[in-house]
Amino acid sequence: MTSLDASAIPQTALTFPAGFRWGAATAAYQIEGAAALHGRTPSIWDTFSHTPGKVLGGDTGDTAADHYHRMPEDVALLERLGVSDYRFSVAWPRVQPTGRGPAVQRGLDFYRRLVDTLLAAGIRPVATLYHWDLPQELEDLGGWPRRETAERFAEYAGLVAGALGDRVAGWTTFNEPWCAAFLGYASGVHAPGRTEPESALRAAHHFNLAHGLGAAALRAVLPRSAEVSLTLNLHVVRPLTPGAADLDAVRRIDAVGNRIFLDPVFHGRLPEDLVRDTAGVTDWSFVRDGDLAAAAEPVDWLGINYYSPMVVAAGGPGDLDPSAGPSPWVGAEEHVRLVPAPGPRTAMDWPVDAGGLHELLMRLHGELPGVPMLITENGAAYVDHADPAGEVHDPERIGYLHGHLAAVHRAIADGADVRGYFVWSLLDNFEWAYGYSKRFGLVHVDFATQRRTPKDSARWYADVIARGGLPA
Ligand code: IFM
Repeated sequence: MTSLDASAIPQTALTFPAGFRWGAATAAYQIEGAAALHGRTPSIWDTFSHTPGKVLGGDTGDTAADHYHRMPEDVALLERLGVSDYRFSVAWPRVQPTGRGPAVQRGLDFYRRLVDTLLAAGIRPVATLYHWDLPQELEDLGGWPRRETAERFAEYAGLVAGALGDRVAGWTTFNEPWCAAFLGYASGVHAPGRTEPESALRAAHHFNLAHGLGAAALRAVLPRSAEVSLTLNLHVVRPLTPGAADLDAVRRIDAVGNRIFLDPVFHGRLPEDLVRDTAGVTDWSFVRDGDLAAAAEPVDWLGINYYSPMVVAAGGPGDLDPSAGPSPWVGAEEHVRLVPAPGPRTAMDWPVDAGGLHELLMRLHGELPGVPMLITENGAAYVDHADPAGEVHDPERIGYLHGHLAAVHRAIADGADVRGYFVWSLLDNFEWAYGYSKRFGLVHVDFATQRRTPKDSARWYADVIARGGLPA
């Protein structure tokens, strides 16, 4: 066991509640490949990754981990892990290439085969409808800043549910709409690469609206027993000092990083301070009567993706992250400075801090009583190599996962209703703007040969699942 985050690693075995869901997660564009096969058309990520200078090394998702062709082998890997659940995403441009009209049956067939293979292996499928791959044709019409995209999403959601609803019990509308809105339309480091602060706020609103419309469309088609959810990457924001100015910096990031989604979806309102903070960018007149009520369609659980916390202080114009180009923190960028957090870091340069996950779960437990939570992503990139014997030893990843699972266990003991945990990720994959340079997988992928090699962390996770908790 690594010394990383050792304080978070308990000395006694920790058993999770019976029925706790143990899973692994992936996303379509990051693993499928087959980008132009069987009617799939380009998504915004195909366009972006093929634009020189946007993705490290010029990498694209054209082939990725070739999961489209190797799906049975990948389900066999899940079976060896012993997971109860598998979270994957459906590629919108594979099943409804233009973002409107009838579905492409060959696209749907791939997901039918995937789901049937999972069910035959005793694994519960959890389908995410949108993990960032908007059909390019919808972006050409205006993308997420355009209201109609939310309506198109609801149609697509109903269509996929109609095709798979008889065999998929767990549904998530969106993965991390914060990234899609603010990295896609404000900082531009993700597709579609636009740097328009007002468009990012419009996009965030339309994600909330699309979530509500999509959730209603799912419920109209799915059996009553089906679960409908949303996954957010909520930010754990800590002040550099307890002073009022630094606390105000925390408030600003919390508004545009968290409450911009939590308030509409769970309370049917916009955060008043966010509206004030962003008054120089927009008057929010794109929010129409009834939109916020529509966004507040109840969910069966909230998915939480957590990797690391952030530390902020009061700062001057341009202080937030001057090295990173246009800021994603619309309305906060002139008042907030990002401070490097202390302690060990992953290969993404993200701080390792399992306490942040406990803090987040306890906050949500307090603020959203009665809403069950699932950790839909948690994991770490490290520099992994196969040794001469072909083995991949990744003690740091094991340390990271152990510490974070212990934090989840502590939150459950403290009363939080956490129903499951999905490791990000099953496979090494296309890590967005970092291309294939960052490896998050439990299973190593040699992208030249597509050979899969379970890392030590895969064996460790299989043992955790088999014993229903963490060893001492
Ligand atoms: O790879 C991503 C995933 O697509 C969304 N959540 C964060 C992961 C690691 O960056």
